[in-house]
Amino acid sequence: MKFKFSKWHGLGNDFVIVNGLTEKIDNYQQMAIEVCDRHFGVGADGLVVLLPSDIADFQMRIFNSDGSEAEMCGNVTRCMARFVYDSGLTTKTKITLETKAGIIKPELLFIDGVLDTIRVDMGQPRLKRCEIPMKGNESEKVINELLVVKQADYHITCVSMGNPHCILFVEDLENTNLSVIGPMIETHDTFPKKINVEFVQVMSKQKLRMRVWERGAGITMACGTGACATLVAAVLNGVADRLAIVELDGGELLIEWGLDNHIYMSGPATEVFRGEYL
Ligand code: ZDP
Repeated sequence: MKFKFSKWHGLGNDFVIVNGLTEKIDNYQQMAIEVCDRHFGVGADGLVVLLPSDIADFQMRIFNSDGSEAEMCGNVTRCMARFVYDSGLTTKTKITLETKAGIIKPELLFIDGVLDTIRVDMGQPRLKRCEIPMKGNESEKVINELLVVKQADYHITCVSMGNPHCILFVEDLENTNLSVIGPMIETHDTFPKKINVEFVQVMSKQKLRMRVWERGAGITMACGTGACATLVAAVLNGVADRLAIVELDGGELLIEWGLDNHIYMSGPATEVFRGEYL
C-alpha cells in the first residue's frame, strides 16, 4: 500500500505527516510502528494523519512511534497549520483542528509577508486528578505531591493538556537519568493511561529548561504539550511567571498562561522532505 508523505519537525520533534484526504492507510497503529522506525522506516517520533472534520476545518490523528494513539499534541499542531497552508488545502492563516482532546486553534503569524512564528491556542489546562487521569481522590489537584517509586521519592505535579503530563523539578538536569526514571513513572500504575514525564530545571521566573520522556516515544528533542504543562506546573509551584521561555533539547518555545485560562504556545515548524512510502 503506497502513500505519499511529508517529513516535518517542530524543534527536532519529528513526524511523518500523511494527507488522509487523498492517501489511504489501512492500519494506522501498525503503520506508525513501521514508518517511525529509524532503520527500517522513514524514522520519526510519530505518524500524523490529516482527515476531514464535521466540527472544525480539519481533523488530525496522532500516533506515537510505538503505535499508541495520543489525544493531543503541540509540535504537530504547528506543523499541520503550515502543511495545510503551504499545500493549498486552505488559504486561512488561522484554522481550527479537531483532535481527540478537543479543538485547537493554530495561527500563522507573518511579518512583512514572511512567516515569523506559529501561535497556538492550546485550550485550558485540566488539573483534577480524574482529568489527568491519575488514581486517587477524583477532584484533587496534584501539586508537589510525593510519589515513591522503587524506594525513591519524587515530588510530582500533574497537568493534562488533553494528554497527560507529570512534571518533576530537578536541581541538576544534565545529570538526571531520563532513561531510568522516565519509563518508571510513565508506566506507574497510578496512571491508568500512562503519562508523559517532564524534567525541569528552573533558570529564572521567565526561563525553564526542560527535557522530556514521552509516553509511547521515549526521549524526544521537544514536546509542545509538555512545554505547556511545564509552564502551568511552574506557575502552580510559584517558580515562574505566566509568560516564560521553555528551553528544550531542540530549541525554545514561548508559553503563556492567559488571563482567559487558555495556554498559548508559539514556535516554529519545518518541512524537511517529501516522499512516497512503498
Ligand atoms: O501524549 C503522548 O502520548 C505524546 N507522546 C504525544 C506526542 C506529543 C507531542 N510530542 C507534542 O509536541 O505535544 C507531539
